[in-house]
Amino acid sequence: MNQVLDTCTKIRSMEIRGAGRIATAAAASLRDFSQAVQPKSLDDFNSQMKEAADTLLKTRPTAVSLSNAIRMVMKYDAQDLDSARKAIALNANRFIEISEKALERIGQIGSRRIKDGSVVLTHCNSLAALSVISTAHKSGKKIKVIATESRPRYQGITTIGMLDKMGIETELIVDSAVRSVMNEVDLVVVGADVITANGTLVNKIGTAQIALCAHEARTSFIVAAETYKFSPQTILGELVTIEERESAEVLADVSRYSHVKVRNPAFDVTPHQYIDLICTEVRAIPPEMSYQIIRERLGWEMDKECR
Ligand code: RUB
Repeated sequence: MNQVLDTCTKIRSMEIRGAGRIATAAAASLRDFSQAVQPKSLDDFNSQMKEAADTLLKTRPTAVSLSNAIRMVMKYDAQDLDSARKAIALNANRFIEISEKALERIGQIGSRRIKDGSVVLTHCNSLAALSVISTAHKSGKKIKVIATESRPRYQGITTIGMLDKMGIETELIVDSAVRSVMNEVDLVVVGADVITANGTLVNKIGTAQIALCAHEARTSFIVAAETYKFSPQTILGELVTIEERESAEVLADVSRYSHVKVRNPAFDVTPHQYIDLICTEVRAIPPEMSYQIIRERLGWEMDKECR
């Protein structure tokens, strides 16, 4: 269990972060645990696996990628220990492979939306959004990227490092400068932590402000997201929990104030009206078609489980 707890600590502290990376780390952790654990019986194995899955699930409350990944890995029905171990390893490896391929495909599909000479704005650090940008760049389109800092955890610094390595011309701005530069931007591309059945996007705090601003400036706003970022639970109206992180991430010492409380919501909600397109690995869809993706990709079974 130590190895699972270690992954949990890394996810909680955000050493491992980003919805896709959290999901693949959880899948790999369950796979490794399933091979290493020494249970007394199959029942004992099943209950230790369940405990590990539940512990991973609690690390970050917003990203549905985590529950979708865990659900896919834990979908096994074995008669003996050996087959149970094999099934879990197979499921986990398949999930990791699917998610790698999805990123590549999202890059191909999404990059069609980027024209030569475009200025693209991105927020936070999303592998899916970066795949769109890097595929456009690799295909020979000359683009410039404007990246936000993404306070309080400055994921934007990771983004500019990655863009720099790819040789893409990049400008870094503070989050509050988005409106000042929006008239120069041709396209906004962001990732997703959750997409609900009606196409609402939950992503890094600040995303909703950027979408509103893009809408007002008539700038296209697209989301790059693997289909496992869609939430089947929202079909039946389950609300997405927005993670509130500790105040010290925003202000080191709040104790010297008597009447001040620091709020630190990590994600916000962008209504589908402000989203032009969602690029998944199967196709680009208008947000209103999200329900269809959940039905097709995440299965009737999941839908049934939610009832
Ligand atoms: C990361 C974030 C990213 C999405 C998508 O938040 O909001 O935009 O997770 O990322 P945090 P990816 O840094 O708090 O985890 O496309 O890499 O899955």
